[in-house]
Amino acid sequence: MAKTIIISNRLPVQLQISNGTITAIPSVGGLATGMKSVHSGGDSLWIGWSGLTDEETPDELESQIDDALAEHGSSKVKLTQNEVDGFYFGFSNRTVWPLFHYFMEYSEFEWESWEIYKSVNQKFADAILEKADNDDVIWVHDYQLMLVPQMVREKRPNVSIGFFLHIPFPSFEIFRTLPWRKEVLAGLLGSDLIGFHTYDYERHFLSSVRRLLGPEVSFNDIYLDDRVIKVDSFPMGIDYKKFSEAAKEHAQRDESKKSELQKRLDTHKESTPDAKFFLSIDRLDYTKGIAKRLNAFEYFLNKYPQYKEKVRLIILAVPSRSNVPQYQLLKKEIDELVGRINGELSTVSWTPIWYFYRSMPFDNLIDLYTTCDIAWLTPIRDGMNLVAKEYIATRTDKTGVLILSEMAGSANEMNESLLINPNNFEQIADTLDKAINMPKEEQQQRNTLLRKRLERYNVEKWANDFMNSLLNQKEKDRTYISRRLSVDLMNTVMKNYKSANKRLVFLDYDGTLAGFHKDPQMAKPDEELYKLLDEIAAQEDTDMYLISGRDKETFTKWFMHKEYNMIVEHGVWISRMGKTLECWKR
Ligand code: ADQ
Repeated sequence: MAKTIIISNRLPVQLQISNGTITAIPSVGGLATGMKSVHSGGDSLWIGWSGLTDEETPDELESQIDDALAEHGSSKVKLTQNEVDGFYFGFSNRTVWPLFHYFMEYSEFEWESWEIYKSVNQKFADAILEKADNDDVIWVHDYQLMLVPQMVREKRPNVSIGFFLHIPFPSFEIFRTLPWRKEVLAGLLGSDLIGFHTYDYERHFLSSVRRLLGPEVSFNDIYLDDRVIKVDSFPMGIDYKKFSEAAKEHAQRDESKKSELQKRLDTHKESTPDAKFFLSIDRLDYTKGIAKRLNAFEYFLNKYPQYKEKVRLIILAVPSRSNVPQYQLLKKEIDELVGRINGELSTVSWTPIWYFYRSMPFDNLIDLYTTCDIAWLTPIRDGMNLVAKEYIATRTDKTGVLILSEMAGSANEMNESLLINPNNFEQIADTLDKAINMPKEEQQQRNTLLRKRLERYNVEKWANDFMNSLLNQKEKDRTYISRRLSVDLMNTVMKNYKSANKRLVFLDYDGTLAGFHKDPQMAKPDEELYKLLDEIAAQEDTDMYLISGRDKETFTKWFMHKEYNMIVEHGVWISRMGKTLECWKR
């Protein structure tokens, strides 16, 4: 039975080693949830890195780890610390991540990390090849594994491969600066289906493929050798029900069940009932525009001083990639900015910014989403941004205002939010003012539409749409697409032809044996063609037929004397060895 194999850098489980025992805890992230409908039952396998390097894994625990992962339908790719450094912290996060988010000045082009990226991609491909059968369906995730599709395709030409990029695909002018741009495109083109969050990313990708590799591209189909690759957009959704139900449950909690954080938030709300809470939640990443947001907040308070002591910005930043120098610098910059702004503006009863640098449990995220009046997300560039969607899903009474950067992929689907350019402080300050004063009815009108859309296009629908499209693509490729004669295919045809005991050869005339001509009578056979046909017809155990829609008179004049077999007038007249077949004489 055909399997589904999912591949991502990290597995959807976290391993914990304590006192020599291994526990695998399923992750609760968006991807893991979205893939539930795809990754369930015994016919699917998830391949990825476990999060523990070889150096961190005692040999005697290897088989225990394998067993623990197998219980979650997962299988590990082993990586050394050096590989994680070069492949993940190196090429993925110091080259691809900044470049694809238009931070060209942060992109490092280092030969060594590229080499490690290639070899680790090969490790992932080998792990797939070890488990994959020809009729399996393989779904590769994200920018860490862009070479995997072609590496698998080379060894398993008939397998179905889909690839989804979770980050933006940049414009050609940016992408072309990558020294290994052709290799990356060739890697991706091993897929049957390549998915992006938005139409813009899809368009950028097609343009790079056209300009750098030059294959035929028609709408969103790429014709490469003997394959057709489909490129399409699949905007990722969230587990709407999970967020919406959690928010409902929180709303019904009595005092004793509330979290400490919720109690603190309630106390502040009660002491200043008119005060508005702004919320931003992101991984601490330069693409998320956290420093810009802090500066814009200061700008806003100077432009609208009446809101001093009336608003509070809660910033939750999740530690991320702290081994990469850019992230260390960013952390320092943000710490300093928060310190400076709070230092300058705080009063005895008011701290303008509450800054949390940590990961929070789901329960606390819901507390923040449901308590804060305004979510303010200002990525400078973001593939999608799920936080925007999560905020709206938790607003079960439909109040709340979402201010969202137009540079986030989600802005395409969230037009009812207040869209801003994260670089335009004037616009941001005015939008914050508008959000503070937005009547409840308007908030509800906007959020009703947003919520309906998020409920319908949830993460499960996203995963199913992608899988269905991948399966259809394979079917289409098998059924309708004429194969281009690649060298490999030609060699196979020649080999089989030579070794066949008996051969039946049909040769089309116009456009095959002779070129198309304005006057069809001019497309006469010449001596070279007669010679070729004589040679084929004379081969032992070979039946050769000329086929054509042309009239029988022309073909009789041209070929009857040669006694070739012919099927003419679209099959209405057939002749064999110079004689009209009896059954066709009537
Ligand atoms: P990310 O850059 O990680 O993902 P995002 O889409 O916003 O960005 O997802 C973050 C997730 O982490 C959310 O589900 C959120 O709830 C959770 N989270 C954030 N802060 C947290 C905290 N302090 N504690 C716990 N959880 C927290 C990449 C791309 C995005 C794209 C996604 C999915 O960069 O553009 O939307 O993949 O494709």
